[in-house]
Amino acid sequence: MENRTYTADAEPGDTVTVAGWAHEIRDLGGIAFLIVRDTTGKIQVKFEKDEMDDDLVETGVNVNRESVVQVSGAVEEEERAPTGVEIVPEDVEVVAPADPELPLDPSGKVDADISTRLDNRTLDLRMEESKAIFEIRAEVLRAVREQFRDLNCTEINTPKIVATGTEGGTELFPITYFGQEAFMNQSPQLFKQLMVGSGLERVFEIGPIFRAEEHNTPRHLNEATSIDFESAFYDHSDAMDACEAVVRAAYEGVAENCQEQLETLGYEDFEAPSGDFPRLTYEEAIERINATGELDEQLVWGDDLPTEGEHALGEEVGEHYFITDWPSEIKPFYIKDHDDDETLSTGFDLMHPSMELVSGGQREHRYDHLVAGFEQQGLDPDAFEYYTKMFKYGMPPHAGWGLGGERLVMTMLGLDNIREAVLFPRDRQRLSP
Ligand code: AMO
Repeated sequence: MENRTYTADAEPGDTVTVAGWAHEIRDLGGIAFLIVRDTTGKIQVKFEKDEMDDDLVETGVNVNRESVVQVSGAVEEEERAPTGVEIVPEDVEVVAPADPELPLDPSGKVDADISTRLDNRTLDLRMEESKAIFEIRAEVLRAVREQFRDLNCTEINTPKIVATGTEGGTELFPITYFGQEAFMNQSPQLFKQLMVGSGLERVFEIGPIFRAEEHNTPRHLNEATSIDFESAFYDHSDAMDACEAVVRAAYEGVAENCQEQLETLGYEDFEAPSGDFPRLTYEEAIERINATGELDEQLVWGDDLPTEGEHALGEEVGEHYFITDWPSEIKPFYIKDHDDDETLSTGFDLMHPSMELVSGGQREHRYDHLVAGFEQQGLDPDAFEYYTKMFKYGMPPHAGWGLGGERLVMTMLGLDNIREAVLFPRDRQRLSP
Protein backbone atom coordinates (compact mmCIF):
# COMPACT_ATOMS: atom_id res chain seq x y z
CA MET A 1 0.00 0.00 0.00
CA GLU A 2 1.39 3.33 -1.03
CA ASN A 3 1.98 6.02 1.59
CA ARG A 4 1.08 3.87 4.55
CA THR A 5 2.58 4.98 7.86
CA TYR A 6 3.07 2.46 10.67
CA THR A 7 1.36 3.60 13.86
CA ALA A 8 4.70 3.61 15.71
CA ASP A 9 6.12 6.09 13.19
CA ALA A 10 3.29 8.65 13.38
CA GLU A 11 4.75 11.91 14.72
CA PRO A 12 2.93 15.07 15.74
CA GLY A 13 2.72 17.47 12.80
CA ASP A 14 2.55 14.63 10.23
CA THR A 15 -0.41 13.99 8.01
CA VAL A 16 -0.65 10.22 7.72
CA THR A 17 -2.63 7.27 6.49
CA VAL A 18 -2.53 4.35 8.91
CA ALA A 19 -4.00 0.92 8.23
CA GLY A 20 -4.67 -1.88 10.69
CA TRP A 21 -7.34 -3.40 12.89
CA ALA A 22 -10.04 -1.72 14.99
CA HIS A 23 -8.68 -2.73 18.39
CA GLU A 24 -11.18 -0.90 20.53
CA ILE A 25 -13.98 1.63 20.16
CA ARG A 26 -14.81 3.87 23.10
CA ASP A 27 -17.87 6.05 22.70
CA LEU A 28 -18.06 8.64 25.48
CA GLY A 29 -21.00 10.61 24.10
CA GLY A 30 -19.78 13.87 22.56
CA ILE A 31 -16.39 12.35 21.91
CA ALA A 32 -15.38 8.85 20.76
CA PHE A 33 -12.10 7.02 20.25
CA LEU A 34 -11.11 4.33 17.82
CA ILE A 35 -7.85 2.54 18.61
CA VAL A 36 -6.15 1.28 15.46
CA ARG A 37 -3.60 -1.52 15.86
CA ASP A 38 -0.94 -2.62 13.40
CA THR A 39 2.14 -4.80 13.70
CA THR A 40 4.14 -1.95 15.28
CA GLY A 41 1.64 -0.84 17.94
CA LYS A 42 -1.53 1.19 18.38
CA ILE A 43 -2.75 4.71 17.83
CA GLN A 44 -5.81 6.60 19.01
CA VAL A 45 -8.18 8.23 16.52
CA LYS A 46 -10.38 10.97 17.99
CA PHE A 47 -13.93 11.75 16.86
CA GLU A 48 -15.51 14.99 18.06
CA LYS A 49 -19.08 14.42 17.06
CA ASP A 50 -20.29 18.03 16.91
CA GLU A 51 -17.37 19.23 14.89
CA MET A 52 -16.88 16.44 12.39
CA ASP A 53 -18.72 15.17 9.38
CA ASP A 54 -21.55 12.85 10.45
CA ASP A 55 -20.67 10.09 7.98
CA LEU A 56 -17.06 10.09 9.12
CA VAL A 57 -18.07 9.81 12.77
CA GLU A 58 -20.64 7.15 11.96
CA THR A 59 -18.07 4.97 10.14
CA GLY A 60 -15.44 5.31 12.86
CA VAL A 61 -17.70 4.74 15.83
CA ASN A 62 -19.82 1.91 14.47
CA VAL A 63 -17.06 -0.23 13.04
CA ASN A 64 -16.95 -3.75 14.50
CA ARG A 65 -13.87 -4.63 16.53
CA GLU A 66 -11.12 -6.36 14.54
CA SER A 67 -12.33 -4.97 11.21
CA VAL A 68 -9.54 -3.76 8.96
CA VAL A 69 -9.62 0.02 8.77
CA GLN A 70 -7.68 2.76 7.06
CA VAL A 71 -7.57 6.21 8.63
CA SER A 72 -6.09 9.40 7.19
CA GLY A 73 -5.60 12.59 9.17
CA ALA A 74 -3.32 14.87 11.10
CA VAL A 75 -1.25 13.55 13.98
CA GLU A 76 -1.43 15.70 17.10
CA GLU A 77 0.19 15.56 20.48
CA GLU A 78 -2.24 14.46 23.18
CA GLU A 79 -0.97 13.71 26.65
CA ARG A 80 -4.02 11.69 27.59
CA ALA A 81 -3.75 9.35 24.61
CA PRO A 82 -2.13 5.96 25.37
CA THR A 83 0.88 6.71 23.14
CA GLY A 84 0.94 10.49 23.62
CA VAL A 85 -0.36 11.18 20.11
CA GLU A 86 -3.67 10.88 18.32
CA ILE A 87 -5.04 11.22 14.81
CA VAL A 88 -7.70 13.78 13.98
CA PRO A 89 -9.29 11.95 11.05
CA GLU A 90 -10.22 13.37 7.67
CA ASP A 91 -11.11 10.02 6.21
CA VAL A 92 -12.02 6.62 7.67
CA GLU A 93 -12.55 3.56 5.53
CA VAL A 94 -13.58 0.06 6.57
CA VAL A 95 -11.42 -2.06 4.29
CA ALA A 96 -12.59 -5.48 5.54
CA PRO A 97 -15.36 -5.72 8.13
CA ALA A 98 -15.17 -8.31 10.93
CA ASP A 99 -18.14 -10.27 12.28
CA PRO A 100 -19.36 -8.88 15.61
CA GLU A 101 -19.01 -12.39 17.06
CA LEU A 102 -15.32 -13.25 17.42
CA PRO A 103 -14.12 -16.76 18.36
CA LEU A 104 -11.54 -15.18 20.64
CA ASP A 105 -10.82 -11.73 21.95
CA PRO A 106 -7.50 -10.42 20.60
CA SER A 107 -7.46 -7.66 23.21
CA GLY A 108 -6.81 -10.43 25.73
CA LYS A 109 -9.52 -9.17 28.09
CA VAL A 110 -11.28 -12.52 27.85
CA ASP A 111 -8.98 -15.54 28.28
CA ALA A 112 -9.15 -18.26 25.63
CA ASP A 113 -8.04 -21.85 26.13
CA ILE A 114 -5.16 -23.20 24.06
CA SER A 115 -7.43 -25.24 21.83
CA THR A 116 -9.54 -22.20 20.82
CA ARG A 117 -6.34 -20.25 20.25
CA LEU A 118 -4.86 -22.96 18.01
CA ASP A 119 -8.11 -23.16 16.03
CA ASN A 120 -7.93 -19.41 15.42
CA ARG A 121 -4.21 -18.66 15.13
CA THR A 122 -4.83 -15.62 12.90
CA LEU A 123 -6.76 -13.92 15.68
CA ASP A 124 -4.52 -15.38 18.39
CA LEU A 125 -1.42 -13.81 16.84
CA ARG A 126 -3.06 -10.41 16.95
CA MET A 127 -2.34 -10.69 20.69
CA GLU A 128 1.00 -9.24 21.70
CA GLU A 129 2.05 -12.24 23.79
CA SER A 130 1.36 -14.84 21.11
CA LYS A 131 2.97 -12.71 18.43
CA ALA A 132 6.05 -12.18 20.63
CA ILE A 133 6.66 -15.95 20.87
CA PHE A 134 6.81 -16.28 17.09
CA GLU A 135 8.98 -13.21 16.66
CA ILE A 136 11.37 -14.78 19.18
CA ARG A 137 11.19 -18.12 17.37
CA ALA A 138 12.15 -16.34 14.13
CA GLU A 139 15.08 -14.67 15.88
CA VAL A 140 16.22 -18.04 17.27
CA LEU A 141 16.31 -19.46 13.74
CA ARG A 142 18.09 -16.39 12.39
CA ALA A 143 20.75 -16.47 15.12
CA VAL A 144 21.22 -20.21 14.74
CA ARG A 145 21.73 -19.87 10.98
CA GLU A 146 24.26 -17.12 11.55
CA GLN A 147 26.17 -19.29 14.04
CA PHE A 148 26.19 -22.17 11.56
CA ARG A 149 27.64 -19.82 8.99
CA ASP A 150 30.35 -18.82 11.47
CA LEU A 151 31.07 -22.53 11.83
CA ASN A 152 31.51 -22.73 8.03
CA CYS A 153 28.51 -24.98 7.48
CA THR A 154 26.51 -25.27 4.28
CA GLU A 155 22.72 -25.32 4.67
CA ILE A 156 21.13 -28.35 3.04
CA ASN A 157 17.59 -29.63 2.41
CA THR A 158 16.94 -33.35 2.38
CA PRO A 159 13.85 -35.41 1.44
CA LYS A 160 10.95 -35.73 3.82
CA ILE A 161 9.43 -38.64 1.90
CA VAL A 162 11.61 -41.68 2.39
CA ALA A 163 11.67 -45.45 1.98
CA THR A 164 12.93 -46.33 5.48
CA GLY A 165 12.96 -45.05 9.06
CA THR A 166 16.07 -44.34 11.08
CA GLU A 167 15.08 -43.69 14.66
CA GLY A 168 13.53 -47.06 15.49
CA GLY A 169 10.75 -48.68 13.48
CA THR A 170 7.73 -47.90 15.64
CA GLU A 171 7.38 -44.17 15.16
CA LEU A 172 6.89 -43.92 11.41
CA PHE A 173 4.01 -42.39 9.48
CA PRO A 174 3.37 -44.53 6.41
CA ILE A 175 2.13 -42.96 3.18
CA THR A 176 1.54 -44.34 -0.28
CA TYR A 177 3.92 -43.20 -2.95
CA PHE A 178 2.60 -44.13 -6.38
CA GLY A 179 1.41 -47.47 -5.06
CA GLN A 180 4.59 -48.13 -3.10
CA GLU A 181 4.95 -47.94 0.66
CA ALA A 182 6.84 -44.88 1.86
CA PHE A 183 7.18 -42.90 5.08
CA MET A 184 7.44 -39.34 6.37
CA ASN A 185 11.04 -38.90 7.46
CA GLN A 186 11.81 -39.09 11.19
CA SER A 187 15.19 -37.37 10.90
CA PRO A 188 17.61 -36.19 8.22
CA GLN A 189 20.17 -38.41 9.98
CA LEU A 190 21.31 -40.58 7.10
CA PHE A 191 21.25 -37.82 4.49
CA LYS A 192 23.27 -35.39 6.57
CA GLN A 193 25.83 -38.15 7.18
CA LEU A 194 26.02 -38.82 3.45
CA MET A 195 26.85 -35.15 2.94
CA VAL A 196 29.85 -35.10 5.29
CA GLY A 197 31.43 -37.60 2.91
CA SER A 198 30.71 -35.25 0.01
CA GLY A 199 32.69 -32.16 -0.86
CA LEU A 200 30.55 -30.14 1.57
CA GLU A 201 32.05 -31.72 4.72
CA ARG A 202 30.08 -29.64 7.26
CA VAL A 203 26.34 -29.15 6.91
CA PHE A 204 23.21 -28.11 8.74
CA GLU A 205 19.51 -28.41 8.06
CA ILE A 206 16.47 -26.83 9.66
CA GLY A 207 13.39 -28.77 8.67
CA PRO A 208 10.42 -30.85 9.75
CA ILE A 209 10.70 -34.30 11.31
CA PHE A 210 7.72 -36.61 11.64
CA ARG A 211 7.23 -38.89 14.62
CA ALA A 212 4.19 -41.10 15.07
CA GLU A 213 4.52 -40.80 18.86
CA GLU A 214 1.51 -42.28 20.57
CA HIS A 215 1.86 -40.16 23.67
CA ASN A 216 0.19 -36.83 23.95
CA THR A 217 2.39 -34.73 26.23
CA PRO A 218 3.18 -31.02 26.66
CA ARG A 219 6.62 -31.62 25.07
CA HIS A 220 5.94 -33.98 22.15
CA LEU A 221 4.74 -33.11 18.68
CA ASN A 222 4.05 -35.39 15.74
CA GLU A 223 5.65 -32.87 13.41
CA ALA A 224 8.58 -30.97 14.91
CA THR A 225 11.34 -28.72 13.60
CA SER A 226 14.75 -30.28 13.84
CA ILE A 227 17.95 -28.24 13.77
CA ASP A 228 20.52 -30.73 12.52
CA PHE A 229 24.30 -30.46 12.34
CA GLU A 230 26.92 -32.83 10.98
CA SER A 231 30.63 -32.40 10.36
CA ALA A 232 33.45 -34.43 8.87
CA PHE A 233 36.58 -34.81 11.01
CA TYR A 234 34.68 -33.99 14.21
CA ASP A 235 34.51 -36.24 17.25
CA HIS A 236 31.72 -36.18 19.83
CA SER A 237 33.52 -33.57 21.89
CA ASP A 238 33.87 -31.19 18.89
CA ALA A 239 30.19 -31.77 18.16
CA MET A 240 29.27 -30.82 21.74
CA ASP A 241 31.29 -27.61 21.39
CA ALA A 242 29.38 -26.72 18.22
CA CYS A 243 26.09 -27.58 19.94
CA GLU A 244 26.89 -25.34 22.86
CA ALA A 245 27.83 -22.47 20.52
CA VAL A 246 24.56 -22.79 18.61
CA VAL A 247 22.34 -22.91 21.72
CA ARG A 248 24.20 -19.96 23.23
CA ALA A 249 23.90 -17.98 19.96
CA ALA A 250 20.13 -18.51 20.01
CA TYR A 251 19.90 -17.05 23.54
CA GLU A 252 22.25 -14.19 22.71
CA GLY A 253 20.30 -13.30 19.58
CA VAL A 254 17.06 -13.15 21.57
CA ALA A 255 18.67 -11.16 24.42
CA GLU A 256 20.05 -8.66 21.92
CA ASN A 257 17.24 -8.32 19.41
CA CYS A 258 14.01 -9.18 21.21
CA GLN A 259 13.92 -6.83 24.21
CA GLU A 260 10.43 -5.63 23.37
CA GLN A 261 9.07 -9.17 22.96
CA LEU A 262 10.73 -10.28 26.20
CA GLU A 263 9.11 -7.38 28.03
CA THR A 264 5.74 -8.27 26.54
CA LEU A 265 6.20 -11.80 27.92
CA GLY A 266 7.23 -10.46 31.31
CA TYR A 267 10.95 -11.33 31.34
CA GLU A 268 12.97 -8.80 33.25
CA ASP A 269 16.32 -10.53 33.46
CA PHE A 270 16.58 -12.76 30.42
CA GLU A 271 20.19 -13.83 29.99
CA ALA A 272 22.16 -16.13 27.72
CA PRO A 273 23.66 -19.06 29.65
CA SER A 274 27.11 -18.15 30.90
CA GLY A 275 30.02 -20.54 31.31
CA ASP A 276 30.55 -23.94 29.76
CA PHE A 277 27.75 -26.47 29.97
CA PRO A 278 28.78 -29.20 32.45
CA ARG A 279 29.41 -32.64 30.91
CA LEU A 280 28.25 -35.56 33.06
CA THR A 281 28.68 -39.17 32.09
CA TYR A 282 25.60 -41.38 31.94
CA GLU A 283 27.00 -43.29 34.91
CA GLU A 284 27.30 -40.13 36.99
CA ALA A 285 23.82 -39.10 35.87
CA ILE A 286 22.14 -42.29 37.07
CA GLU A 287 24.10 -42.21 40.34
CA ARG A 288 23.02 -38.65 40.99
CA ILE A 289 19.42 -39.39 40.09
CA ASN A 290 19.41 -42.41 42.40
CA ALA A 291 20.88 -40.28 45.18
CA THR A 292 18.01 -37.77 44.94
CA GLY A 293 15.66 -40.51 46.18
CA GLU A 294 12.96 -39.20 43.83
CA LEU A 295 12.47 -42.49 42.00
CA ASP A 296 10.59 -45.50 43.38
CA GLU A 297 13.08 -47.85 41.77
CA GLN A 298 16.82 -47.30 41.51
CA LEU A 299 18.17 -46.92 37.98
CA VAL A 300 20.66 -49.46 36.72
CA TRP A 301 23.13 -49.40 33.81
CA GLY A 302 21.22 -49.62 30.52
CA ASP A 303 18.02 -47.93 31.71
CA ASP A 304 16.67 -44.95 29.82
CA LEU A 305 16.32 -41.91 32.03
CA PRO A 306 12.70 -41.52 33.09
CA THR A 307 11.14 -38.04 32.95
CA GLU A 308 11.05 -37.73 36.77
CA GLY A 309 14.74 -38.66 36.85
CA GLU A 310 15.57 -35.98 34.28
CA HIS A 311 13.66 -33.44 36.34
CA ALA A 312 15.36 -34.40 39.61
CA LEU A 313 18.81 -34.18 38.02
CA GLY A 314 17.94 -30.99 36.13
CA GLU A 315 16.89 -29.32 39.34
CA GLU A 316 20.22 -30.23 40.94
CA VAL A 317 22.37 -29.11 38.01
CA GLY A 318 20.29 -25.97 37.44
CA GLU A 319 21.61 -25.15 33.96
CA HIS A 320 22.11 -26.73 30.55
CA TYR A 321 24.27 -29.85 30.77
CA PHE A 322 25.42 -32.74 28.59
CA ILE A 323 25.04 -36.40 29.42
CA THR A 324 27.83 -38.35 27.69
CA ASP A 325 29.05 -41.95 27.37
CA TRP A 326 25.68 -43.66 27.12
CA PRO A 327 25.48 -47.44 27.04
CA SER A 328 25.86 -48.54 23.42
CA GLU A 329 22.81 -50.78 23.71
CA ILE A 330 20.39 -47.83 24.09
CA LYS A 331 21.83 -45.66 21.32
CA PRO A 332 21.02 -46.09 17.62
CA PHE A 333 23.15 -48.08 15.15
CA TYR A 334 24.79 -45.02 13.62
CA ILE A 335 26.42 -43.93 16.91
CA LYS A 336 30.05 -44.99 17.29
CA ASP A 337 31.25 -46.90 20.36
CA HIS A 338 34.36 -45.88 22.22
CA ASP A 339 37.41 -47.58 20.70
CA ASP A 340 38.56 -48.97 24.07
CA ASP A 341 35.12 -50.08 25.33
CA GLU A 342 32.43 -51.41 23.00
CA THR A 343 29.72 -51.20 25.66
CA LEU A 344 30.18 -47.46 25.89
CA SER A 345 28.96 -45.15 23.11
CA THR A 346 30.09 -41.68 22.06
CA GLY A 347 26.44 -40.63 22.09
CA PHE A 348 25.46 -37.55 24.07
CA ASP A 349 22.32 -35.63 24.98
CA LEU A 350 22.09 -31.95 25.78
CA MET A 351 19.65 -31.36 28.58
CA HIS A 352 17.82 -28.26 29.70
CA PRO A 353 16.99 -28.66 33.42
CA SER A 354 13.42 -29.46 32.39
CA MET A 355 13.93 -31.75 29.36
CA GLU A 356 16.14 -33.19 26.63
CA LEU A 357 16.96 -30.77 23.81
CA VAL A 358 19.54 -32.57 21.70
CA SER A 359 20.83 -36.03 20.82
CA GLY A 360 24.11 -36.52 19.04
CA GLY A 361 27.38 -38.33 18.90
CA GLN A 362 30.27 -39.46 16.82
CA ARG A 363 29.13 -41.73 14.00
CA GLU A 364 30.26 -45.18 12.97
CA HIS A 365 32.12 -44.49 9.73
CA ARG A 366 33.73 -47.93 9.26
CA TYR A 367 31.73 -49.91 6.71
CA ASP A 368 32.00 -53.34 8.38
CA HIS A 369 31.12 -52.04 11.83
CA LEU A 370 28.18 -50.10 10.43
CA VAL A 371 26.67 -53.09 8.65
CA ALA A 372 27.18 -55.26 11.75
CA GLY A 373 25.39 -52.58 13.82
CA PHE A 374 22.34 -52.73 11.53
CA GLU A 375 22.10 -56.46 12.01
CA GLN A 376 22.47 -56.16 15.78
CA GLN A 377 19.51 -53.76 15.89
CA GLY A 378 17.40 -56.11 13.78
CA LEU A 379 17.47 -53.80 10.74
CA ASP A 380 17.93 -55.05 7.21
CA PRO A 381 21.19 -53.58 5.85
CA ASP A 382 19.96 -54.15 2.28
CA ALA A 383 17.18 -51.60 2.80
CA PHE A 384 19.86 -49.03 3.66
CA GLU A 385 22.22 -49.91 0.86
CA TYR A 386 22.05 -46.39 -0.63
CA TYR A 387 23.55 -45.22 2.68
CA THR A 388 25.98 -47.96 3.66
CA LYS A 389 27.41 -48.10 0.11
CA MET A 390 28.85 -44.60 0.43
CA PHE A 391 30.86 -45.78 3.43
CA LYS A 392 32.88 -47.85 0.99
CA TYR A 393 34.10 -44.86 -0.97
CA GLY A 394 35.96 -42.80 1.61
CA MET A 395 33.73 -41.73 4.50
CA PRO A 396 35.64 -39.57 6.99
CA PRO A 397 35.18 -39.85 10.76
CA HIS A 398 32.33 -37.50 11.63
CA ALA A 399 29.96 -36.37 14.35
CA GLY A 400 26.80 -34.31 14.72
CA TRP A 401 23.53 -33.76 16.51
CA GLY A 402 19.84 -32.87 16.23
CA LEU A 403 18.26 -30.10 18.30
CA GLY A 404 14.49 -29.79 18.73
CA GLY A 405 13.60 -26.26 17.58
CA GLU A 406 10.33 -26.03 19.48
CA ARG A 407 11.87 -27.43 22.65
CA LEU A 408 14.59 -24.80 22.41
CA VAL A 409 11.99 -22.01 22.25
CA MET A 410 9.79 -23.66 24.87
CA THR A 411 12.59 -24.01 27.44
CA MET A 412 14.05 -20.60 26.64
CA LEU A 413 10.73 -18.91 27.37
CA GLY A 414 9.53 -21.29 30.07
CA LEU A 415 6.37 -22.16 28.11
CA ASP A 416 4.14 -24.80 29.71
CA ASN A 417 3.18 -26.41 26.43
CA ILE A 418 5.28 -27.00 23.31
CA ARG A 419 2.22 -26.14 21.20
CA GLU A 420 2.66 -22.49 22.23
CA ALA A 421 5.81 -22.48 20.08
CA VAL A 422 4.22 -23.97 16.92
CA LEU A 423 1.81 -22.09 14.69
CA PHE A 424 -0.23 -25.11 13.65
CA PRO A 425 0.78 -28.09 15.79
CA ARG A 426 0.31 -31.66 14.70
CA ASP A 427 -0.61 -33.91 17.61
CA ARG A 428 -2.96 -36.77 18.40
CA GLN A 429 -5.96 -34.45 18.24
CA ARG A 430 -4.88 -32.00 15.55
CA LEU A 431 -4.62 -32.47 11.84
CA SER A 432 -6.32 -29.18 11.01
CA PRO A 433 -5.78 -26.26 10.82
P1 AMO B 1 16.28 -37.56 18.60
O1 AMO B 1 15.29 -38.56 18.18
O2 AMO B 1 16.72 -37.59 20.03
O3 AMO B 1 17.63 -37.69 17.75
O4 AMO B 1 15.75 -36.11 18.26
C1 AMO B 1 16.55 -34.97 18.46
C2 AMO B 1 15.79 -33.87 19.19
O5 AMO B 1 14.61 -33.53 18.47
C3 AMO B 1 13.57 -33.17 19.36
N1 AMO B 1 12.44 -34.08 19.17
C4 AMO B 1 11.15 -33.73 19.36
N2 AMO B 1 10.58 -32.58 19.72
C5 AMO B 1 9.24 -32.55 19.85
N3 AMO B 1 8.44 -33.60 19.61
C6 AMO B 1 8.96 -34.79 19.24
N4 AMO B 1 8.17 -35.84 19.02
C7 AMO B 1 10.39 -34.89 19.10
N5 AMO B 1 11.23 -35.89 18.77
C8 AMO B 1 12.47 -35.37 18.82
C9 AMO B 1 14.14 -33.32 20.76
C10 AMO B 1 15.27 -34.29 20.56
O6 AMO B 1 16.28 -34.15 21.54
N6 AMO B 1 19.06 -38.40 14.49
C11 AMO B 1 19.12 -38.00 15.88
C12 AMO B 1 19.95 -36.75 16.09
C13 AMO B 1 21.43 -36.93 15.80
O7 AMO B 1 22.01 -37.87 16.38
O8 AMO B 1 21.99 -36.12 15.05
C14 AMO B 1 17.70 -37.77 16.38
O9 AMO B 1 16.77 -37.58 15.65
O10 AMO B 1 14.60 -32.04 21.19
